[in-house]
Amino acid sequence: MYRFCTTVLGVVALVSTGQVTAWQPSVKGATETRDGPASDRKTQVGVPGGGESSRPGKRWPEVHPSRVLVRFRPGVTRAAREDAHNGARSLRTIREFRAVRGLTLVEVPDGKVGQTIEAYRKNPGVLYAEPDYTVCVDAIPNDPDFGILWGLRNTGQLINGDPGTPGADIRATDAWNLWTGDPNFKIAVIDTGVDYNHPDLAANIWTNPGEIPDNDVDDDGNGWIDDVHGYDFRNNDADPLDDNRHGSHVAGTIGGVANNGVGVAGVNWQCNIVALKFLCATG
Ligand SMILES: [Ca+2]
Ligand SMILES: [Ca+2]
Ligand SMILES: [Ca+2]
Ligand SMILES: [Ca+2]
Repeated sequence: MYRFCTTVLGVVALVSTGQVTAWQPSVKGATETRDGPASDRKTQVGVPGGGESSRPGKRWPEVHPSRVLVRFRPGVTRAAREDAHNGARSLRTIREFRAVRGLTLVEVPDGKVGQTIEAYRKNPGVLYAEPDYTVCVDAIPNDPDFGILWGLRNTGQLINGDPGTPGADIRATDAWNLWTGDPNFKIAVIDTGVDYNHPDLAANIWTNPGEIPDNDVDDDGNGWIDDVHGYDFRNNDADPLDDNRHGSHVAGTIGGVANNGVGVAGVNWQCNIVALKFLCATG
C-alpha cells in the first residue's frame, strides 16, 4: 500500500476547494445569525462565519445564545465596567475569570449576542467582546497512518526516528471541525496519473457520468474518447493509471479517503479526483 505524505499541495487543495465555506447550520445561536433582524445579522460580521449566511451548506460554530465574553482593558475601574454592562444591556455578570485579567462572562437577552457584542466593542474600555463558543474535540480520523502525517497534525511525533516540531502543520484537525470536503468538488491531479483502484482513493475518484468506457466513442462529446476517470496526455490514451506513484501520492494528500480505517487521511475526506496524466513512468 502506498503511504502518502503531506505536502504543500494539501494546502492548495484546501484553498482550491474553499474549505472554510461549507457547514450545516446545526448550532445553538444560529437562529440569531441566520434569521434574526437585520441589525443583529450585521453584528455577526465579527463572528467567524458571520455575514456569510447566504452561502450554501454553511455550518456555524456552536455559540451560547445568551452569553457573551467581554474583556476589559487594564485599569478600567469597576464603575466603568458597570457602565459598559449597562450600556450593552447585559442582564448580569455570570463570572469574572481570575486566570485572564479583565475577562468577564455575562448573560444577555436570548438571541441578542451579536447586538450586545457590538455595543461592547464601541466602548473604549473593552479590549474585546465575543460569543461564548462551545469548544469541541478536534476531528481526528481513524486511519491507521494518520499519526505519521505530521504536515496535517504535528504533535512532535517521531518520523524516521526524528522528533517533529509541535504545531508545525496546516491545522488540518481544526479545519476538519468546520469542513471535511465535498464529494461534488472536482480536483484535477495533473501528474504521473492516479491509481484509481487504490483502496484509499477509489471512493474519491471522479467518474465521468456521460462516458461509456472502452467503446471507442466519445459518448459525452467533450472531445475525449472513453475519458472515464480522466485522461493520459503523455501516452495519448484514455487510461490515466499511475505508472510512477507520484501522482497517487499527491492524490492521497489531496483526497485520500479519510476515516475509513484504511491508510491515510487526505486533506479532503471527500472529493472527486480527476486524473490527468502528463508525465511518464520515470517522471
Ligand atoms: Ca468523452
Ligand atoms: Ca466511450
Ligand atoms: Ca495510459
Ligand atoms: Ca484512509
